[in-house]
Amino acid sequence: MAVNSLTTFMNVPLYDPSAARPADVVVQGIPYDLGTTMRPGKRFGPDAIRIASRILQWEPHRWPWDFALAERLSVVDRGDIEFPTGQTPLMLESVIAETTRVLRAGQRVLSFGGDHYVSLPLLRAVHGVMGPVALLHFDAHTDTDVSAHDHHGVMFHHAVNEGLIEASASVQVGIRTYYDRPTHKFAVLDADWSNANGVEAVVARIKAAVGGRPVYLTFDIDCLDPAFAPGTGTPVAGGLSSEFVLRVLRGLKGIHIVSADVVEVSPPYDSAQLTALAAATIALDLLYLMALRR
Ligand SMILES: [Mn+2]
Repeated sequence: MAVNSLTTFMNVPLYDPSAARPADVVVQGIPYDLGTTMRPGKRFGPDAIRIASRILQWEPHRWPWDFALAERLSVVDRGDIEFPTGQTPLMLESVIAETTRVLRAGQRVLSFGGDHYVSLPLLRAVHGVMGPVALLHFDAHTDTDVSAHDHHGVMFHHAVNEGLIEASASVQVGIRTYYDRPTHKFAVLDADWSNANGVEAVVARIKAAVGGRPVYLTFDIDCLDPAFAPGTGTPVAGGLSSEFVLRVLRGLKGIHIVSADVVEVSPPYDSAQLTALAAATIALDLLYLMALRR
């Protein structure tokens, strides 16, 4: 199969703002990593995920889905959102403005980080267009630090406080680090519970929590054990396998994902594209889930 020398995710067409019919989903990169607390390099994540997606392009439809994605969902890649270096408020402004434009056209957004801080402006844009959503959050960390600082551990504290998400309908999967329980409002399916109870139990708990609500899905690649995703900023041993999370995602057929992101891929710490390929595979399965619920 021919691969375009301009590498878009899954070789989808480039975004054309003058297209007569808008695509269903717009892929965008947000190469921002100034919110990083440990290992940097996430600004290189979007391109690494796009390049790793070349490995997935030969299948007419991804196993074990029984349809070709393009039959049900049109996807374009708009490249990366631009913002000036060193000015976080301007990054927030650009992400909100660009994402809002796409959402207002009735399109969904699949974003590649960047560090996890980029989920905050993405959620602000989603909230601005469609009101509060349920958050489905895969991560080793809850990212609910009570801090006013701009870093990648605070977003979901702010998201609750700003009314961007419905905490009571939101779930965090794969958590295995400290969090402040009294201020924490989410259902947590931690890594030990998930591994002990299995895929079906995780799927059932997620479906019960989010119901038919619009869902914003955020996937921090460090939800995976570092054995499966070494190239990330704050790896934590004892996580989920890629097999486990892919089976969970495929179990979520029917939930209403309105937009999603895959974040925290740090190519300088990756080996053999393991992490980038895991992220690309997860992103592709997210598109299949979106295709089922249009
Ligand atoms: Mn994390």
